[in-house]
Amino acid sequence: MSDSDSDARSIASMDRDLPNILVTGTPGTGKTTTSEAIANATGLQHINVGELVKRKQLHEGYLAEYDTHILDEDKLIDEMEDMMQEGGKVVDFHTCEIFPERWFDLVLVLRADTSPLYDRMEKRGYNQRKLQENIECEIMQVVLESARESYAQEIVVELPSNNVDDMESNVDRVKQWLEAWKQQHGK
Ligand code: DAT
Repeated sequence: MSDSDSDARSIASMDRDLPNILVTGTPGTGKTTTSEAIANATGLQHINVGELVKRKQLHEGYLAEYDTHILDEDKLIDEMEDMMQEGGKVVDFHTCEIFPERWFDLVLVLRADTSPLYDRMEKRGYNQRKLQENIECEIMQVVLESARESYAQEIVVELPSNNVDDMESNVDRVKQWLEAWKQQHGK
């Protein structure tokens, strides 16, 4: 990362009255449930990017083989830019490298063991192929590596999300982090 990248990020973050948090991880690790809980506990606004993409048609069609929409990244970034500049957002998405680095003050990567992850995806009715791919993705730490490559290491935090206790403790950590951020930024 260059000095100018670092300067740009700190300037962007100083402009915001509230920080933005990215909650990422393999599908089924608990992003949506955790983001909702963070929003309820802090008053920050949850943005479910998967839903936004469907609702605003920010895709280039549907790939039946993979049961997924092909994301139009440019349209998505344009759609989100103003709300991210405003601050106070909890963004929930399974891919993290597509967003501008300057948007986020904290990046949480949720992790789950194979057994709970498998059960959650099976309940969701994922086909065998999607299930296997996501389990492999989690074991290979694909999202964690991608987050570490895309954001400053001091803002990327890996969190276990195997059970309700994990989730509660993750939400508590974010609450504490938010209070510290506000103090540090005089908000
Ligand atoms: P994601 O948004 O990462 O795809 P989700 O929040 O929709 O995942 O969660 C999938 C299911 O798993 C949902 O039924 C809630 C459950 N779940 C998620 N995180 C959990 C946790 N830490 N403990 C227990 N259940 C959890």
